[in-house]
This record gives sequence, structure tokens and C-alpha cells, in this order.
Amino acid sequence: MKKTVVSLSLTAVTAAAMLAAVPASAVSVKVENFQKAESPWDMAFLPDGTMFYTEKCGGLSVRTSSGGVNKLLGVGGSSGYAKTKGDLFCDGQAGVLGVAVDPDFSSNRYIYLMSSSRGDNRTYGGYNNIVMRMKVNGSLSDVSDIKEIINDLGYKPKKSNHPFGGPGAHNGGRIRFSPADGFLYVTIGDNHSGEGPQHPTQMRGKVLRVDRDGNAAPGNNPPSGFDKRVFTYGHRNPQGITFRPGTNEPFTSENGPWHSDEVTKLVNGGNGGWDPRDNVARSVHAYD
Ligand SMILES: [Ca+2]
Repeated sequence: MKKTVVSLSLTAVTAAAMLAAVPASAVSVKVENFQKAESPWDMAFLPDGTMFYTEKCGGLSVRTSSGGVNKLLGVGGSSGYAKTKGDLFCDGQAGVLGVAVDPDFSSNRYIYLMSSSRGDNRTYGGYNNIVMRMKVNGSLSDVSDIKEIINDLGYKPKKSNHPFGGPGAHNGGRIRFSPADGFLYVTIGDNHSGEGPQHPTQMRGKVLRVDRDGNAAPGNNPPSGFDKRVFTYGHRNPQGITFRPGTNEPFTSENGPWHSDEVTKLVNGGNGGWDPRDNVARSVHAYD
């Protein structure tokens, strides 16, 4: 296994700044480069150290506990993957995003993948973000039984008059199983849509909570008229979600529009407050 002390990385520069403030003997920094990757976006581990990971414009791969890498599922036109799926693609912030391992992986071999997808059947101008479930074979070399358990997440199909206003913006994209309830939490950004985050059925600016088939978790409590998969709404672009040890409460992180970045404790049925209709601060909640 190759181990390298990196001297010209941001991490090392930051560490050097830290070292200036503390005794030299107090901090030792070693960065291990174990795998070259292009725009790596997410990772999920098995107990033995096996790591599934995504590359935004590549696909899903796995680094086995022995250090080998198998490329499993690639975007359309990619090479070297055991399988490709022609509708998967990348553009701007969009592409192959979150990956999660089923809590019962040892028995069902399921993993989950969120990606941007395009095609005639897609509902946001020919695009969606989707969540797939698939089965990994015993040798970690291939996937099968690919099923789209969520196929209607929002997508930004065209350029708009926003800063960084290209297509494919604000996809959220993190997917995580709660250790408390066993359900899959899916974050989807606002896609630069003004009405999406407060909209009852557009899958934009939301955190969904679903079972392994993509059905709404029975305990979800969104407002009347909302899609029952919605756990919380009124988000901008939540790209981080995790669960507090001890209480297992879900927390998200999301960036605001140059300000008002936030870490949010999710309350079942709650409104995160983001409401950029008209793209100006006319709503009391606009920058919440
Ligand atoms: Ca908020």
C-alpha cells in the first residue's frame, strides 16, 4: 500500500498553519493516497473496510479490503465498468452523487446510488435525479437487479439568470440510512427553482425518508397535501446529512447564497425555511 506524505496539498498547508500555533511535537500529519479518482463525490464502507465510492462523471466503483479497485456501474459512454447505464451523465454540479450501503447488506447485498439521469421519460425537461438500488455480487466485481426506487427528483434542465446559473445546479445528492429507524434519507436541492422548496409535490429542496423500495416511511408527517415521502422541506441545497451519536437525530448541512450557511436539525414534517420565490428576499423566510 502506497503511503505518501503530501507537502503541497491544501490539507498540508492548513496543517502547516496549525503547526505554527502549537508545539511541533503535538501534531503529525500523514496523508495516504490510496486511490486516484476524478471528482470523487461520496463513499460508503462495509465493516471490513471495503469502500464503495462515486466519481461524478464516471460512476460507481469499489475498493476492496485487499486494495484492488473494481469499477461497477458507469455513466453512458464510460469505459472500464462492469456495466454502464446510458441515461446516467454529468453536467456542472450534476452527475453520479451519493452512495449508501443497506443496513442488511450482509444478507441482501443491496447498495444504493443517486445520480442525474436524462431521457424521454424524465419529467424535468427531459431530466431527473434518481435513486437506484442494486445488488453487488459476492466478488464485488459486478452489480445486478438495478431498480430505480426514486425516479422523480428534480433537476435544473436549462441555464438561468443566477450566479453560477448553469444547468444541473443544486442536486443535494447525499443518501444515508438512519441507524435509528433503518430508513433511507435522501437530500435533493432546489435546482435553482423558486417555488420548489415550499412546493408540496415537486421533489426539490426536500429531504425524503423512504424504505428500501422507495416508498414513504410510514411515520413521515409532512403537511397536508405534501408527497408522503417528504420528511422535511424548505431546503436550499443540503449536501450533507448525518445522525447524531446517542440520539440518532438527523442533521443536514447546506450552503446559503453567500451567507446564512446552516446546519439544521431535522424535525419530522418541518420546514427548513428556504423560500426563494421571485429569487428576491420578499418572503420572510427567503434566507432562512
Ligand atoms: Ca433553513
